[in-house]
Amino acid sequence: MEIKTFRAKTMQLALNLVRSELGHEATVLHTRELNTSLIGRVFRGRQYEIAASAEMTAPTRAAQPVAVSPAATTTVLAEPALEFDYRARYRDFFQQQAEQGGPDQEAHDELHALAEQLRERSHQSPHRQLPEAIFQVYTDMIESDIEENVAQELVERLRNMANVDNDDHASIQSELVRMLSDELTVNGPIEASPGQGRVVALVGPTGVGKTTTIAKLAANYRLRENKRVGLITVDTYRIAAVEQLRTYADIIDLPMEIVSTPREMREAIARMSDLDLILMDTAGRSPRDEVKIQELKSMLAEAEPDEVHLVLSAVGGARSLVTTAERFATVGTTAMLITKLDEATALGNLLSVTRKCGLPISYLTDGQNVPDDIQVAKSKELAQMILNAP
Ligand SMILES: Nc1nc2c(ncn2[C@@H]2O[C@H](COP(=O)(O)OP(=O)(O)OP(=O)(O)O)[C@@H](O)[C@H]2O)c(=O)[nH]1
Ligand SMILES: [Mg+2]
Repeated sequence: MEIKTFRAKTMQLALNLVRSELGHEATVLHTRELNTSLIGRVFRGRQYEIAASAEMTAPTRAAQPVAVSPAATTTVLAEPALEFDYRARYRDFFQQQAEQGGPDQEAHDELHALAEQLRERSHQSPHRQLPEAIFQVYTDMIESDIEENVAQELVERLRNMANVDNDDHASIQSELVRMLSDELTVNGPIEASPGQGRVVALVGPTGVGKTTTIAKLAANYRLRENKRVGLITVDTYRIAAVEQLRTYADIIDLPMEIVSTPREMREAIARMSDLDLILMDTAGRSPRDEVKIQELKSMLAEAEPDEVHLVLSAVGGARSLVTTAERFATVGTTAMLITKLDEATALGNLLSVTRKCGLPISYLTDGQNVPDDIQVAKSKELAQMILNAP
């Protein structure tokens, strides 16, 4: 069953959206009010959400479509546990109508009919259309910015699992964490073998935190693991960029090379080849600038890096992260490094980019502090973060 969610400022508007997109015979599966806190209402206003499907369920006596207004027929299915939830929502709705100058009679009748139908169905329905706990997990995923089609697929898989109790939220959530952990592959930490001169380049869009992350990695490998680390910067477009890396190199006491031609790149790599780890900083590139990306590719080809980490900010939307990952794939990316987790409000976008690009995640960064705000990505923790799960 394809489930869609609709949000609007009033329940009535949300119902209208359901009808206009899914037709008059839509099956309403669940409703809820968002922004229930006072602060949420003040800043974001009231918002109602309806989950619905265009598909009719197998007809039973209780599931017969019921005319809820002269113009519309809606079949509503609900679990018994939802009955009170709905009633609270409707109470709110009526109160809101009263605040706005008196109830709209048609809306009032429609909602009343819906509530009545839910009450009846809660006692009669033999269906377990969308158990409350599963629905909760579904809406949690939507709240976490997991794309709707992905959330639906995961819900279907959960519902078909024999070992999952569909009514137990904790058990569903832990199964979901397990499922996502399997998908979210990781490949950190970087192996810095003595004298091997392992070359690791960081590439990505502008301002995502490449240079800061290089400094965090360098400081950790040098100061905490006592490795011999060298820095190379290919970001010679801005004086400030070179100075930024040089400052870190001076503080951590590391050799640093600045290269601006393929020849200089070969020479710099040769000079540092007996170190344990060579970290390479590159200039930020717009994913849309194909010429600059090709330039980066040619430069990296000279360095023959062992690893190329694509640095992505967790703040980016799913679609933009996927496009960025696709565009940078041409330079030979081997992993994704996710920054600015501290600034992101939801992390479902990471699931989209992992699914579409298939690259493992190496590190996560969650702040500006060098060298502390970085950790090796771990699948289970990442899944828990995405789902906001314990
Ligand atoms: N909140 C937060 N800020 C970060 C994080 N990582 C980096 N920053 C900040 O992001 C800004 C840009 O960081 P840079 O390291 O200069 O980014 P860059 O990718 O090297 O930028 P360009 O070289 O211009 O492409 C700086 O203010 C950093 O302090 C992080 O994990 N969280
Ligand atoms: Mg930089």
